[in-house]
Amino acid sequence: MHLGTTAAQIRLLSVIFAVGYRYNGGLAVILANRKLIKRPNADMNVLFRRFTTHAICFTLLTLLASLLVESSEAQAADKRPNILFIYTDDHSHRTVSCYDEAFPWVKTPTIDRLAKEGVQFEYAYIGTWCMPSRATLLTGHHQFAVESMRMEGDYPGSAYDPKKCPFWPRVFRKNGYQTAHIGKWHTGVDTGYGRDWDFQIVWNRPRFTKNHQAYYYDQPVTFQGGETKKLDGYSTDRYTDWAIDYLKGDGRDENKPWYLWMCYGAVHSPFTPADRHMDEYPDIKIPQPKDVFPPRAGKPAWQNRVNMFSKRSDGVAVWKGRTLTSWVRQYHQGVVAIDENINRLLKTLEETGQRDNTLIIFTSDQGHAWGQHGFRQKVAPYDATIRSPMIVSFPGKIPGGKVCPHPVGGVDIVPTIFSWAGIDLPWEMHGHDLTPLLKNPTGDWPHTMLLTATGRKYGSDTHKIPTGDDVFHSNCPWYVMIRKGKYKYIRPMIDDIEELYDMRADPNELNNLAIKPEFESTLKKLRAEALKELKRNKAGFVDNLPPVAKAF
Ligand SMILES: [Ca+2]
Repeated sequence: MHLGTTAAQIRLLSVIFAVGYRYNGGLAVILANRKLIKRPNADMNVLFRRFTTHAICFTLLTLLASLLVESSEAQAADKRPNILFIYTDDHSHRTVSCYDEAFPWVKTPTIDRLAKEGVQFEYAYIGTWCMPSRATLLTGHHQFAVESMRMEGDYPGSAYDPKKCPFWPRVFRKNGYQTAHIGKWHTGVDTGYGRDWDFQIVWNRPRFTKNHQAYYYDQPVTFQGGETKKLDGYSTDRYTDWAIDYLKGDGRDENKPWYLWMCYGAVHSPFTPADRHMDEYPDIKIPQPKDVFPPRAGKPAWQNRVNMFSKRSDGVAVWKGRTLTSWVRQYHQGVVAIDENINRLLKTLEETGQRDNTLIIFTSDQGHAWGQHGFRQKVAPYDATIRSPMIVSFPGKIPGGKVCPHPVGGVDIVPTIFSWAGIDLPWEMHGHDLTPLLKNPTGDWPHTMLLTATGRKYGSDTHKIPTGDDVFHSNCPWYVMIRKGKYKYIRPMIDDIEELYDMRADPNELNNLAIKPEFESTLKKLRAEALKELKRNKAGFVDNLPPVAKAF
């Protein structure tokens, strides 16, 4: 039941009674005037006055009752959970020490603690790159269904029509939540302040195109839809400062539960660590990925063309004159500040007594490869390039220290947030409420995880699949990827072979089973499953896919 329903019913009742009394009294006067009954005598006048007095008293009492009920409903609403959604950028699961794939020297004690106090999702595929990932998390839709979103003007300029592309936080506002957004914005120059957000301190990256690489210092930051000032300090620290002020009550409505989307720009390029972390992780050693340089046997032709590092005479991968190890070290240094600042957020929630009633979701828009399959980027359909860390914590409400082995997607996060807030979905969404997995992380999960990449195109602009160079974005063709059980299936939207990996036996995705005749029936099943999931989600390009190339 939504806020105020009972109060509204009582108010309606009071009006009906008041009108009823007045009408009865009025009727008697009319009947008397028409001489159908005797004119009311003095006693009747007294009676009418009593009726009127009773009517006024009753109306006042019922109105008072309705206010009391509304007040108690508001108190009940306060018990709906706050939701803190911590969202980092280009942040691979490999950098988080509670993940098996993390290097042994990695230390993220706070995020590990969150995992101990929650459910850690082993396989989270939130998006393929910054902008579509955010578009998904604002709509609950895959990129191919985000209508009217488009890139235009200087990079990364973009626009959308909020009528065709409504963002769901507005629905939370209408249902009694206070919505807040702090940090990076990357979906249109319209950041939705006053419409989608009650509170917003934002780096509007699509608007300030000249500063679009100012990820860590000197960002233009806009406060509550008004003044824009230069960021004073290191972005991961400053965003957290503002969030702490908000959690402590600065700009927060204490009578409402809140939803805070905390959008860190770290650890996106240029991968700048805080000054205090420049000496972190000294003398690290990393094994160089086996397939950093081509050729890559059994892989699609497009994948074999990827070659983003130079090969030094001793075989070491180098970029901009620095070794792969040196870049990996810097990338991980940038994560240390994220971990420290999440600790500050958790401490604030505890100190302000809000931790027990706050659902925390931590993830990133996607991951980032360092050498795997030759990449030094995101977008590509491999775990090394796109897989995110993801942890959901709500002590007392969901179990702690559990790992969920089922692959999940960014589209699943939005219906999950709605479910915990107890608000009905305002439109059909593509994902599935993860609550059953939060209650029982290893229970059955029949759903297929789907992720698609359509470059810089959204909504109906994706119906027609481009050809030639236009179907490529960041060195990758448009593609469809699904995860089902232990398998990953990839279909490129070009004339090239498919890929199939057993993620348990081959987590590094080196052995493409799609070229092996003995896996033909598995391949066919997963190809059909991908088409089924695309059709379920009404992907406009599903009937325009180029035929799959024969691999054997
Ligand atoms: Ca990103």
